[in-house]
Amino acid sequence: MKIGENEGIYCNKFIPYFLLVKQISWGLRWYKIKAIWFIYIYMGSSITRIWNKLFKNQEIRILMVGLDAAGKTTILDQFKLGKFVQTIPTIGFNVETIKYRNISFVIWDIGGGDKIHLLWKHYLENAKGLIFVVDSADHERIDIARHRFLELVKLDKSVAVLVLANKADLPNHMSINEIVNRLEIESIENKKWYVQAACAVSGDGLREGLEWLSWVLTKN
Ligand SMILES: Nc1nc2c(ncn2[C@@H]2O[C@H](COP(=O)(O)OP(=O)(O)OP(=O)(O)O)[C@@H](O)[C@H]2O)c(=O)[nH]1
Ligand SMILES: [Mg+2]
Repeated sequence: MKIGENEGIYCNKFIPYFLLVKQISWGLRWYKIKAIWFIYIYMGSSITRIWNKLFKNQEIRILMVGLDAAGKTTILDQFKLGKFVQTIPTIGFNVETIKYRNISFVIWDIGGGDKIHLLWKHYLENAKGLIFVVDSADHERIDIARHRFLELVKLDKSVAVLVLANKADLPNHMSINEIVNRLEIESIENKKWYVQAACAVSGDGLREGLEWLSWVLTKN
């Protein structure tokens, strides 16, 4: 065997191992860089998402309907001004932007009069949530309310329905269970729903209703 061959064998073995170790260490470094980039980008996007959730102002369109005199406009005034205002029946609609936490609720209050309710469905487009106001002391018209409610919910593509059982200050008001049964709310499919007792004169229950809407509409 020639000396050169031995050296060669030695060298041939040594160089690849050395290079291999070098390559592995470069590879690891490369992966480290990739990992750091990945963490940086992933964390960056998570932080942006959290930041947006906490601080970015979102605009959400809400449709508010219900029979005439259920208290919709009184509720809208409470949301906007924080006080009771005497109303007149709504011919057409009222619209107000209510800021709640980091959400701007654009609330469309549509009159509930006999002919106006036929227009409700035309306001459904782009609405992310529905507020249905029911006069919980109006035993006589609760069946009409159910009929209109279920008819609209069928057409409605929004994610959430908040039922405000208004006029809870009146002595003969129905309980929440009764409202759920009489409006057949449990028959609603593919939507989140919530029934909140409220009094638009004092403002009781309204904040809780908005709280639920903001929770359910922003949690995804
Ligand atoms: N006692 C009592 N009265 C209320 C309450 N909310 C509204 N009202 C009264 O009910 C009446 C009708 O209220 P509105 O807010 O005008 O009803 P609406 O649903 O906007 O009616 P339309 O515009 O005709 O569709 C007014 O006299 C209100 O003061 C409530 O919680 N308790
Ligand atoms: Mg009104």
